[in-house]
Amino acid sequence: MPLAIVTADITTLAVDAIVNAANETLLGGGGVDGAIHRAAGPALLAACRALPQLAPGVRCPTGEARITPGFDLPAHWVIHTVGPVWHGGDHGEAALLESCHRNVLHLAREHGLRRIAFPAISCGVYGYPAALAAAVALGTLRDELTRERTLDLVLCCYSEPMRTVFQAALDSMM
Ligand code: AR6
Repeated sequence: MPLAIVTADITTLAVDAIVNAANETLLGGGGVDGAIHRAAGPALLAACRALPQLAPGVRCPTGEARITPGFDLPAHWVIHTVGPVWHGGDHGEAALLESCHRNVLHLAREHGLRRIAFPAISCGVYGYPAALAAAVALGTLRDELTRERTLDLVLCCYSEPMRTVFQAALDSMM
């Protein structure tokens, strides 16, 4: 199946698009968001700023996605999405995390992009338990792959322990 789990710094991947685990402002932050903005250069922030605000400070509501060029990154595009903050699991977190992955791939299809690398969305500052997030993320990506067989997806973990969690979730689906 064209779904690989790797341990890497996502900013180094030369794919069609990398996914950013952003916040609703799309104006940068810590974690993978900060790393992507540093590696892409200041033009990325300018491109994000130019996206329309749906409410004061909100350029991308939780669960949705927006696309910008990748600028200085080896990836051609950045697809920004905003994962849910974990509030215990009964606040719609799984549905929102699923919709992040689906909306990213919807944008990818619209732009004719095949090779997409995802970070572990919501698994850092937003506190989503990694094993639960992995089941949602990989279940959704597998489902999308059954509809769109030309996609080539990478789940990019930043640490070996995180890769182990994601690999176990994938193995349990086989
Ligand atoms: N490459 C791949 N994965 C990374 C990298 C990297 N360079 N750096 C961190 N990670 P987080 P969230 C992993 O906190 O939980 C930001 O401030 C990290 O180890 O980046 O969705 C935004 O602006 C973790 O496993 O994203 C938001 O405010 C995963 O990426 C908020 O954090 C996601 O961790 C979003 O929180």
